[in-house]
Amino acid sequence: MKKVGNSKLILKLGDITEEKVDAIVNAANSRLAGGGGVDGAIHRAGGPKIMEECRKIINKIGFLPPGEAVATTAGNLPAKYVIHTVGPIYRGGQKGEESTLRNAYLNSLKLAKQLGVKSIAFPSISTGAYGYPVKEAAMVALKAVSEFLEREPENFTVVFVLFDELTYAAYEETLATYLK
Ligand code: AR6
Repeated sequence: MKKVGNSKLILKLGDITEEKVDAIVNAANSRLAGGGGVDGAIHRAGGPKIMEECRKIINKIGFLPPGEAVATTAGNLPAKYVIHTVGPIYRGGQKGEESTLRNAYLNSLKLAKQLGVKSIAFPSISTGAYGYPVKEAAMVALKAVSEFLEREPENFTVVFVLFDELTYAAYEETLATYLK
């Protein structure tokens, strides 16, 4: 656990669907159509209500651009909300991936704040099916979140729930070196 501003930043190894926080973030796709990875796990564990709400959102907005975020309720999950964001598909690193990934974190946090959320859990956005190298993604993620928290007067708890040892190790090392 690291104190950042008035908030807490925590890294954990685990399954985000089990996290008891106000909101969990989903690494979704632009169609909010569900899929594999953490997206599949959230819809399986949360039940069909989340997908119903996703369909309504897509009917209204057409698609969710990478870097943006929307919220639904969380069905059967312990959280109150699922915040769906879309990370970049990694295409070599020169196609704006870093700023899109940063925006995915920042827009999720802004939306969480608007919803009155005090605790939020993130997965490692884009580092599965979307192919973002995990060490680089960890730096972008931790930097974006800690910059947000440093400027925030409120007391938030942000938990990164990382699904495998390698991803956990990458975030852990980055946090230790970046946030001294
Ligand atoms: N809890 C926490 N993290 C998880 C879980 C879980 N239950 N399951 C997987 N992860 P990915 P992306 C980790 O592929 O790269 C989907 O099909 C996983 O090990 O879920 O942003 C969407 O519909 C990895 O470290 O997301 C999109 O089409 C991290 O979550 C696309 O994949 C992200 O991997 C999005 O790809």
